[in-house]
Amino acid sequence: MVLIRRFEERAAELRSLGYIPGFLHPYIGQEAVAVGACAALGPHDYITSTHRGHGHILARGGDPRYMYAELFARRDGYNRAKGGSLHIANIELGIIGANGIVGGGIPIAVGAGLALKQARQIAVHHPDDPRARRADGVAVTFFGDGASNQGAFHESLNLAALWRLPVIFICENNLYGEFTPQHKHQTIRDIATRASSYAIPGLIADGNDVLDVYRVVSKAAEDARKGRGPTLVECKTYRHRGHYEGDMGQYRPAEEVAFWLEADPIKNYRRLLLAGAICTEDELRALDQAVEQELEEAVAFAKASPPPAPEEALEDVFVESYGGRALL
Ligand SMILES: Cc1ncc(C[n+]2csc(CCOP(=O)(O)OP(=O)(O)O)c2C)c(N)n1
Repeated sequence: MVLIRRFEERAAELRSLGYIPGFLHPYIGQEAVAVGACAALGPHDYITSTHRGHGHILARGGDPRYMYAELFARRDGYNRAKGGSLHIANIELGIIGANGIVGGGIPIAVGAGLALKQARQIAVHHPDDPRARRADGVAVTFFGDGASNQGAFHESLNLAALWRLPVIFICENNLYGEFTPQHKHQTIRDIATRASSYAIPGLIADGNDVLDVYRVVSKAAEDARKGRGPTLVECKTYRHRGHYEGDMGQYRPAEEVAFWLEADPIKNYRRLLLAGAICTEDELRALDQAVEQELEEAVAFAKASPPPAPEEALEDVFVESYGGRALL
C-alpha cells in the first residue's frame, strides 16, 4: 500500500515537472482494495483494470521502473509507450489491460473467465496441453461505481452468471463518477445489490480495510475456483484527490473529505500492526525507506530510457496468433 501511495505521489510531482504527458488519475486512498484483492490471487489468475489503474498493476507485481517508463512514454515502458498511464498491460503478470473506456475491462474479464473455464475442461481431457495449467485460474475485474451503470456491466454479469464463469467483479465504490456523487447517478446505495438480478452473490467489503478486502475476495475466489461461478464484490472506499491530477475536487463537502482522510487505509493498518505488536516503528520506517529507494531507482531508470522511434508506432498493433491461443 505504501509503494502504491508513494508511486502515485511521485507520479503527480513528475507530471507537474513535465515528465508525464496526458492525464493521471490518482488511486490515493483506495490502496487497500488493490492490495487486499491481489493478495487473494495466484499466478494463474487474470486481472483487468481501469483508468485509475496504477494501484492494481503494482499490487499484481508490476515493476515501478517499467511503469514510470510507460508513464513517461519511453521505450522501456511496459507497453513501449503505446499504453501510457491508462492502458498498462502485461501478460506474464496476468494483467490483460487497464482500460480508459469506463467499464471496458469488465467484458474482457468475462472473456478471460470463459477461457479459464475452457482450461478446466482441457485439463480433464488433455492434461499435457499447456493451456491446462490455468485450470485453477480466476479472472478479476476492477471498476468504479460509475462503470456499474454501463450496459457492459449488466451484460457481463448476466453471461458470467449464466455460464458460471470464474470471474470476480470488484466495484470500487469511491462515491463519485468523475464529479457526480453516487446518489445523483444511482437510486441504490449498495451496488452489491445488483448481483441479485443475476442470482449471484453480492458481497460488501470495507474498502479501506485491507484485511476485510482480502477476506471477501478470498471467499469469492474460492467459489470461482470450485466452479460455483461469479461474485460481485463492492468495496466501499474513497479517493483522496480529485478525479484526475489537477482537479481540485471542490465539489466534495469538507466534512466528507475529513471523514475519509481519517479512515485512511495505510494509517489504520499501521495502527493495527503496531497495536498487535506485529511490527515495530523501526520496521515500518525501514519499509518506507525501502520504498523510497525503489522509487528513486525507478524514476532514474525511466528518465534514462529513450523515447521510441516513430516507426515503432506500427509494431505490436496486431497479434499474430489466433484460435483462442493468444491468451492462455
Ligand atoms: C465509455 C466512457 N464514458 C465516459 C468516459 C469519461 N470518464 C472517464 S472516467 C469517468 C468516471 C468513471 O467513474 P467510476 O467508474 O466511478 O470510476 P472512478 O473514476 O471513480 O474510479 C468518466 C465518465 C469514458 N472514459 N468512457
